[in-house]
Amino acid sequence: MSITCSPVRARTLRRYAQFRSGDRALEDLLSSLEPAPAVEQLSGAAVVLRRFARDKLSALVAAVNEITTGAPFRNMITPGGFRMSVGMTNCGRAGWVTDRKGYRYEPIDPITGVPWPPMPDAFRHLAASAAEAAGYPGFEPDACLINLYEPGTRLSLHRDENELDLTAPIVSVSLGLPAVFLFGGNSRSDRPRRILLESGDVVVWGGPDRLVYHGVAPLPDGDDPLFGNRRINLTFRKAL
Ligand code: MD3
Ligand code: FE
Repeated sequence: MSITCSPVRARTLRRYAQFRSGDRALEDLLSSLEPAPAVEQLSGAAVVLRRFARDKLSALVAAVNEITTGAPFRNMITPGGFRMSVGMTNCGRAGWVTDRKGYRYEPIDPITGVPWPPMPDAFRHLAASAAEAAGYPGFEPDACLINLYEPGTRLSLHRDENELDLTAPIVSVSLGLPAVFLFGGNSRSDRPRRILLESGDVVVWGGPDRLVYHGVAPLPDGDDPLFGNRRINLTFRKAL
């Protein structure tokens, strides 16, 4: 088992471990330390907040289950006629869809014929607090795309460019099985970096990185205590 720990915290803990035990003041100090979420800057305008959502995982499973009862996961068709291996649904005022006619946001779920389920307050608050922690205060998402990955599911390199307001950031919350995230550049041919995203990790990107190419490598099999052999990703956008 590995423990998430920033280098500074690891150094501090190693230094303290050399003290003799039984030092009351030292023990109080150690037990008061918070397991601060590590912040990893991917580039100037993209940040990974490791385990930012770790305390909210069970509430998030329950919310996803409720949403998918009203708006089930489906494998959408790309404009080129391919069926996506990622299962998708949405909540919020608009939902991202694709079919033979193209990629776009729709206020009505084309499968059920009724509006997408509302965005739960817990989703909205998580997205806004992550954006703020990453340096984007005042983020008000109106759309949340919910992606379902099962072993073998992948998402090929693409850019998120169907949103009207490209000055707003995007916030992504990873749940369940770990996945390798492909973080490319502004050109499709830039070789992507491979970044492991685990349950509770949150990624925020905007500004000059808002339109970088990105994707997800095929999901390996596994067993997550809350999500089983699945990975779910929430992406919060300002679409309208
Ligand atoms: C983009 N989803 O739904 S989000 C998508 O894990 C999508 O389901 C992926 O791409 C998923 O459109 C990835 C995470 C992410 C993280 C960092 C990025 C996307 C990024 C940095 C720059 C651009
Ligand atoms: Fe994307």
